[in-house]
Amino acid sequence: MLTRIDHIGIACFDLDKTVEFYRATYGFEVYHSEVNEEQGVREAMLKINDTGDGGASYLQLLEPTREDSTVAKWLAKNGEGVHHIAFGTADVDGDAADIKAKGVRVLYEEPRIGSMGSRITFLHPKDCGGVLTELVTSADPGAAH
Ligand code: MC0
Repeated sequence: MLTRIDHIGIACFDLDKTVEFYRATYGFEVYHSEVNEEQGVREAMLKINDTGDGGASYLQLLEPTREDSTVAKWLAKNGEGVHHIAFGTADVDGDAADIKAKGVRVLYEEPRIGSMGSRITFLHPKDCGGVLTELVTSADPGAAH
């Protein structure tokens, strides 16, 4: 069951500049940052809420680390902006299987490693009304992402 919006992924050309925009404009601070070589991104997670029940939501700012990455390709075509949305679930495998059975293309056979050690998969944007959609299970299901 998808239980919350885990994050909104925003593609940018310059991560440091974009982090500064969100800090100066809204007061959001970087909660976590990392490089995900497999996905070809350098990212910063800005925690927006913490519901106190283990749930949280983030903005995920993404800068490509290589020209052939999906984010670099997307930026070249669209410029900066919202790249994907991600729903949180305690069971990414089960939810991906259920959604696949409804005819939506799930992009990975097995979930891969996402931000903060989470397990992630993606649904094809062409099957989701033009929205690249991610499913996320936190590394620690009892805690925030
Ligand atoms: C591509 N398309 C999108 C899109 N990316 N539509 C909406 N939102 C996006 N983000 C559309 C294109 O405009 C194109 O439509 C069609 O999909 C095919 O795209 P393409 O540019 O030809 O590229 P493909 O087919 O090689 O790849 C598209 C695909 C890819 C969605 C399969 O981007 C992918 O595998 N994405 C999942 C992984 C990812 O995005 N990783 C980065 C975030 P037209 O109409 O022109 O045919 S990593 C992340 O977020 C991790 C770290 C985390 O959360 O923890």
